[in-house]
This record gives sequence, structure tokens and C-alpha cells, in this order.
Amino acid sequence: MVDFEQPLNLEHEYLLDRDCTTLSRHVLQQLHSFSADAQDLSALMSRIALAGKLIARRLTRAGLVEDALGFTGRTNVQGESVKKMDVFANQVFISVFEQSGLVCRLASEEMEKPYYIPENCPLGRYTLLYDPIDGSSNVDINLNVGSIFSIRRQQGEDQDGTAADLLRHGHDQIAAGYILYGPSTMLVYSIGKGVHAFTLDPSLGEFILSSENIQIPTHGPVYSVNEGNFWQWSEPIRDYIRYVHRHEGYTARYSGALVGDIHRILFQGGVFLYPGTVKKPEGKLRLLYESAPLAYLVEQAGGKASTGTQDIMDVIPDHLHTRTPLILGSREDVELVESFIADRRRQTEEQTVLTSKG
Ligand code: P6P
Repeated sequence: MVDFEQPLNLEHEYLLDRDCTTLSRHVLQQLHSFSADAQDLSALMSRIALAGKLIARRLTRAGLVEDALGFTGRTNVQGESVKKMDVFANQVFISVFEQSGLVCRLASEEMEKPYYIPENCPLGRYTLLYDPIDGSSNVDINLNVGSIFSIRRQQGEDQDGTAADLLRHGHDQIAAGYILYGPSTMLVYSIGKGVHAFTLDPSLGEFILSSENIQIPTHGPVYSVNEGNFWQWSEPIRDYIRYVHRHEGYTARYSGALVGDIHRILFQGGVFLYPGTVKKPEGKLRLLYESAPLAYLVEQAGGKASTGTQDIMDVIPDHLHTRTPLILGSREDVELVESFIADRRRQTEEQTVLTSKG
């Protein structure tokens, strides 16, 4: 006869409790609340997790699935060639929120205008901003890619369907994170109460808590930048790159997929840079669904995110697909890059004064 009064041994009890710490439960624990708003946010995060599982499933079998890989032959609003996986992943996020009553609007890197789910709008006051597949150049060569998401509450009415209320600073975000499709699929998120990582257990079909309250090191050895753009950078950025080339203790890592590079820096420390270039002076990365969610996350982990002269979280976009330069990671490393920019600016100003005095 089994005595159910006898608890499992401690290790089994710990493992069972860990496997029960799913994302939806963790959100409620974080909020210390079972209110309607808390339940909504918990349900919303669960839908994002479902999107991650659906995309992960497609990616892990992409080589076997007819028509999963390669280009569509179309270009998106960014002027970038669209991959079939971009289209699939974009639709996954839309589909998981239909009939959810949660999300009224979705704004995506792949869609020029916000997508509305009318049946949700009377109730759903949330907007999902997302990059469905970040780093899609890696998809066809089976290297890591990611999805980036940000959640905002709708501010006021959106009568003209332009979602103008989204054109606000990053402090408006109520949740943000990413899904990393790598050797394991991980979901890293914050609702403003620290940064937490979940690992997908395929045998359960659940994201299980694997790291809680992640803190980014104040300094790290990694600098992550596409040095092929060196000729296109401003002098202060070149000065920084010359500095790390000449000082011991730095190592270059760049995967071509933002999420993977940021994930490494989140755990090991360092700095990611996508500065303005001659071809893209405003930078390549999009503010509302790439830089701002990652800035929210990294700041929650004790790091810093900047354009080089302004905190990313303070930048107000002038349109849905606004781009900015991005320097993000360990606080000391971001500040070192900013110091090169400030020094050069000071030298220029001093030179201007001397020249004006003749
Ligand atoms: P480049 C992918 O297209 C992406 O948006 C980010 O994921 C990545 O960090 C960056 O662009 C790579 O750009 O110009 O170095 O190939």
C-alpha cells in the first residue's frame, strides 16, 4: 500500500516542482496576483510560448518539410528579401492570438502596417510588436535564429487604424523578450521584475524555468559587431574597434543573428554594436520590435542599451519601422563605447572653437 503522506525524496520533489514552473505560472508568481490583468498577461505569455513551439517545430524539420526553406521572391517593407520561414513565423504569431480576446493589434517587421484582430479589439487592450524570425539569413544553413517580442498596452483609441499610440518611448513596454531557436529552444522574458529564461522540454511540450533573475556581468570579453562594415563607420566607432584590437582580454563573436549574439552577452558579458553606416546612417536595427525590447530586457538584467548618445529606452520613433544605431550589453562596455563618441565630439567642438577664434 503506498503511503501518500510520505513526501517524495527531496531531489524528486525539486524536479517535479521545477517541471511544474511553466511560463504561465511564473508570470502569476512574478505578479503575486491572480487578478484579471495578471491572468491576461499570463495567458498572453503562454500564447507567445505556443508561437515559439510552432516555429521551433518547423525549424527543426525544415530540411524535410516541402517548401519550408528558401526565398519567397518578395521584398518586405524593409526592402529585404523575404524568406519562406519569415512568412510562416509571421503568420504563426497572428494565428496564436486569433480568438484569444487578448491582442487587438500586431506590428511586425514583415508587415508595413499593424494587423488588427477585430474580434479581440473590444476586450484586448494589448499590442504585440515582434520580429518573427530575426537573423533569417541563418535559416537555410541551420544556424541559430530568434523571435523578438514586445508587449504594450493600447493608449487611447486607434480610430484611424495607424496605431499612432505605438510611437512612444520604450518605457511604455509592459513585457519583452525573445525566443532563441538553437540547440535547445529558449524563451527569455521580463515583465519588469527581472529577467528569466525558460528551456523547451520537447518531451513535455512545455517551456520550463531554467534560469531566474539573470544578471548581465558589468563587463565581459565579447565584442559583437560586423567588422566588414569598418569602412562605413564614424571615427569614434573605429577608435573603439582599434582599442579592443590593441588591448588584451577581448574576443570577437558575431553570428549574424541579433538574438543569439545578445543571448551570449546576457550570460557572458560584453557589448553588441550595430552602429550607423554610410549606407544606413540611422543604423539597420528596428527600434520598436528589435532594439527597444532587447533594451528593456538588458536594462532589467543590469545592463545598458544606447544609440551611442541616447538611451534606447528614451528614443521616440517617428514611424513604425524607425531604425536606430544600437550599442547594448554590459554597462561598463557600453559606457566605454559611448566615451569614444563623447571624446570625439568634444575634440570636434574644441577644434571648432579654436578655428572660429582664428
Ligand atoms: P549584417 C538580421 O538580418 C539582423 O536584423 C540581425 O539579426 C543581425 O544582428 C543583423 O541583421 C546582421 O546584419 O549587416 O551584419 O548582416
